[in-house]
Amino acid sequence: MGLVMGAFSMQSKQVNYHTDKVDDDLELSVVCHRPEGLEKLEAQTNFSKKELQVLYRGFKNECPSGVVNEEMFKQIYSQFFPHGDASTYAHYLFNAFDSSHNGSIKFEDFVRALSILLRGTTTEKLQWTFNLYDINRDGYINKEEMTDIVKAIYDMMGRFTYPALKTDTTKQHVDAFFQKMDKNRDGVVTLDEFILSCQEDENIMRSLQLFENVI
Ligand SMILES: [Ca+2]
Ligand SMILES: [Ca+2]
Repeated sequence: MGLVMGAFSMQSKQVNYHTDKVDDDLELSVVCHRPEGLEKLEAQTNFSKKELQVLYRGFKNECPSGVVNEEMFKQIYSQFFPHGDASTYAHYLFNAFDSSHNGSIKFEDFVRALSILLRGTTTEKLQWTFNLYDINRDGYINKEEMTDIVKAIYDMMGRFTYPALKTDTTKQHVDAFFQKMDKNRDGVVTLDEFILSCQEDENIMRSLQLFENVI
């Protein structure tokens, strides 16, 4: 199942770009939005102060104002998928990153998500992914949400990666997902069902571990 992987592809790329600037000092003077104290973020995440400084520099380079709105996020994210239309998937990802649900991603939001995706426990990573798929945030993944996510991933990959998609491929993918995940057959997938099903799946477990050593 490639769905979980989709959630992680961007973060790894975001992190890579300024790993060569470890020795740079953190400059807070020119940004509009000042991040919370690094000590606080260090306590709240699995990053060291040094790593947070590197991440902050990369974040500030990409968005000097200190916050990312959805349009900017889509533009940045779409660069990684030149052959497809990543805008819908980027919309869902943006909402998952925007943990305070105020329409913008601050450095703190970015770093907390990254900390979970790169260094969190398996349960934390799966919970984050569940929240990404639970589009209306009612605590369940229903078939409509899963269909929207699968379509968005197909759109993002583009026809070069998924040639000659049949119209029923999305439905098959969603049906297979529910066949595996909806343990009690009530038509929705709960967080417990999601975590249990993912932990039974070696491929998903491997994909969750892939990025742990990126930074
Ligand atoms: Ca839902
Ligand atoms: Ca269920």
